[in-house]
Amino acid sequence: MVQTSNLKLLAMGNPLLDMAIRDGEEMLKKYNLKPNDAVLASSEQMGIYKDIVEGYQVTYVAGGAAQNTARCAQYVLPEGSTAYLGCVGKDDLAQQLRAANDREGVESIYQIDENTPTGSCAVVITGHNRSLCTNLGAAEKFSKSHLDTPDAKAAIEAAKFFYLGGFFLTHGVESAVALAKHAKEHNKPFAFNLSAPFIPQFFKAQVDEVLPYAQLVICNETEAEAYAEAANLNTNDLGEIALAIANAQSVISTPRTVLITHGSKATIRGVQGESSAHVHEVPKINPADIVDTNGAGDAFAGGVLGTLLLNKSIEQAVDVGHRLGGMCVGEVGPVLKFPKENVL
Ligand code: 26A
Repeated sequence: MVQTSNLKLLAMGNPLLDMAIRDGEEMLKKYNLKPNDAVLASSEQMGIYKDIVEGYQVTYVAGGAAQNTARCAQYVLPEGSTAYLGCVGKDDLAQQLRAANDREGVESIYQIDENTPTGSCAVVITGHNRSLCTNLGAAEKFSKSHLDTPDAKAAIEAAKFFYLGGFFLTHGVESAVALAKHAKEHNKPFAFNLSAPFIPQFFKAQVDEVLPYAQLVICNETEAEAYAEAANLNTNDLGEIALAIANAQSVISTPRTVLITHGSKATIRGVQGESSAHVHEVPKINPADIVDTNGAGDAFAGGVLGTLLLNKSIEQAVDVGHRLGGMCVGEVGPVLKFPKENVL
């Protein structure tokens, strides 16, 4: 049975094992990938996993955007504060993911699909860019019935805050809406991340199903622009987009906040009902200290959520998000390794 006495955050997403390579220009070309993007692997791109294992030195790290965020939120929270829902296979990859969560203190509440391998993500690094090419595998076998299992149910009831990886909307909108409805009924905040440009671009209907329940939406500038285009906002001004998302339809009583990160440029915050956006400067990072940017956005989200759950202000939460994002780019993959002192 899961421990829920200290549980604060419950995240849901696609558990993936990241397979990272450096200097992957040739792979970008061969598989027609953009240097800084996240996509689902098409059938023509499925060869990339074998190619990188055979031709490169691969670093294996726990990934899955929302799972990374849960680990980073746990980093700033007291023990036992976070849990994660997702579907894995019955294999070695799943063991690695569970072990990473155990190490960081995230409770894994996995559905297990015995017939499908755990999902994996090829992370192709070129310079400071990362291209993510995902084979969802078992992750897309998540079924809504998993939410009714005793562990998931206990965690849903105990959690104070819910976070959905927008990537999950490619297959799991029914479960996402169920979680969002529970949040609304119990007056608990529900947050989600747009995750990648292709989510608002090709899954706008699914985004529109969960957005009315969201008290917090997090995305980066490319995702915000993709949303603006899909919603015919006729602007690429991040402040205007943040306010438009904040003021989109809502079924909850608390005003919605939208955070748009922009790499090393300032983060933009739009709040429902306000007439202009807030600007949060980002601490400078020496480009020479950047190892890879994989997971930086997830670390930002984790820092924000963790800090909000400590009852701090949104300004403090964004500051901690920036610090965790900055730490993450100094490590290989979506990892935080620095001592925890001075983070808050
Ligand atoms: C559905 N897709 C494409 C995905 C992902 C994903 N997580 C969930 N669903 N594609 C890449 N990722 C994860 O994003 C993290 C970096 O933000 C990778 O596993 C990587 O750890």
